Amino acid sequence: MPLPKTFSLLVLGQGLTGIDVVTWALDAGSARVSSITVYGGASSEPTERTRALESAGVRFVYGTEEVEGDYDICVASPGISEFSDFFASAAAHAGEIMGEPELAWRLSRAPWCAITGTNGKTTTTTLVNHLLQGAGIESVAVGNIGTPAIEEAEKHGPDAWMVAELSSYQIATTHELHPRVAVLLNITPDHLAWHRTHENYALAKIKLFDNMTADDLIIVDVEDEGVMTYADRIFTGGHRVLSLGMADAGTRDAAFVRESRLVVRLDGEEFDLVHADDLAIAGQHNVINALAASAAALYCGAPADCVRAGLDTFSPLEHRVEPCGELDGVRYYNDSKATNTDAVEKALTAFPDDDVILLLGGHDKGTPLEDFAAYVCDHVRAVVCYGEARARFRRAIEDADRNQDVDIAEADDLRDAVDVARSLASRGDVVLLSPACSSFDEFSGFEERGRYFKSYVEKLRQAHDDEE
Ligand code: UMA
Repeated sequence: MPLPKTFSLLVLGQGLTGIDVVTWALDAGSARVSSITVYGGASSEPTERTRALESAGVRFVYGTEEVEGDYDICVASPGISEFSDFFASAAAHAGEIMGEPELAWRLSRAPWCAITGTNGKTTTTTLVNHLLQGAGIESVAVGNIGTPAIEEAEKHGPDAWMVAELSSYQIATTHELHPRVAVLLNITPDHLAWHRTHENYALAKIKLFDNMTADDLIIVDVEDEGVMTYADRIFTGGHRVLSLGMADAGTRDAAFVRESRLVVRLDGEEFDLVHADDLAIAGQHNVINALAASAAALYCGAPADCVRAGLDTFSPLEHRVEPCGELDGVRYYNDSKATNTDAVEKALTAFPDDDVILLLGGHDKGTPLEDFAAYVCDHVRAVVCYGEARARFRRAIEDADRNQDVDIAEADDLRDAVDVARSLASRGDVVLLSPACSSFDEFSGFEERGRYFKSYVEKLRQAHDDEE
């Protein structure tokens, strides 16, 4: 359904998404958007920004989730669950309700490459964008990565690519969004509060393929159990699916590793890309991310040589197994983005031959730890449990460490945890902050936590250098 020529707009939420949608609507002008109303949510209050927008004619309603009035189109921010009373109240007062990527899609002339999955989305999105730009193809990375798609939607023509990282929240509230290429990396339990059930969460991810046809390309990790549980919905007659995985699935469209080299096969034609060891992003999960991104970029028209060159020059993103220096012969890595246990397991695959001292803890999300603790015990030499979650993590690791060969220590906060890790580490070891928790007991988010970790390691390094 095309957008009406002129419409009244209701926006839910006044964060990044809400404000960007309002900015777009103001730019579009009153001939397009006849009125703009924003409901900020139950705990919303006026801010400097909203006051400025009010002076520009936008109506803000603060501190309530009960919507009044009638609107043609409602755009809901992704943080607002489609199962919430707020969403229901808005839906009852709007002709159509959608998420911001849906609005951006309807406005955009450029084709979309959409990337989703529980983990690895941001790296893969950034890499696709890097590969396309390296090939001289106009592209922009948008979505959950931090720039709402609406900001870029009307800036690009049909020769450019919108490379969109889409969260399950964002996909759940789409209707017509039709990517030309879509990637699903993995599905593990997450975001239950928003989706209510794991099934809803998984189905929201798979919804990305709803409007895709055999002329488009769907890239899915066929070795991921969480994805393959829904294989019957993915491998339908109307879809062209590329089998992504470490092993060659033998299909006409596949991306895999052969004799340690990354290979993509598109419609039967093979592209031998690079040696897995030449990737600067470490870990098996990053091999998968690189395969997915390469397949997507080749499909979007990037020549194989440019993809090879782009893979060579791509370096780790901040807070994702990011190397942050060496102290006393010990290498330190910041993986603050790992706020769930699955992400920690993936990070550990980056160090198959190293003795790892793992920093675990922060704000406890209460997820089950039994299997995770067993995995950790098999892959690390020591664990330092810190912050609010420390007692529960310590107990879980102790219970799992049947052979008692893991050093288990506790620390009050992150700084203390680094000090303890340093005292446990020997030359050649790796200290990895991959905490499996959110950071809110100590920091405003994973970014602040990661930067604090890096700056503290740097401070220790300088103090050490000064002593010598
Ligand atoms: N609000 C409510 N009720 C709620 C939730 C939010 O009223 O239950 C209101 C808040 O009061 C606030 C606004 O909504 O006014 C905030 O909106 P939001 O939570 O949707 O956040 P934005 O600032 O718009 O940022 C969103 C994404 N945030 C979420 O999905 C929670 C950002 O992803 C994304 O970068 C941005 O849009 C641009 O697309 C962040 C994220 O945490 C990184 N994503 C999750 C993840 O990666 O795990 C999915």
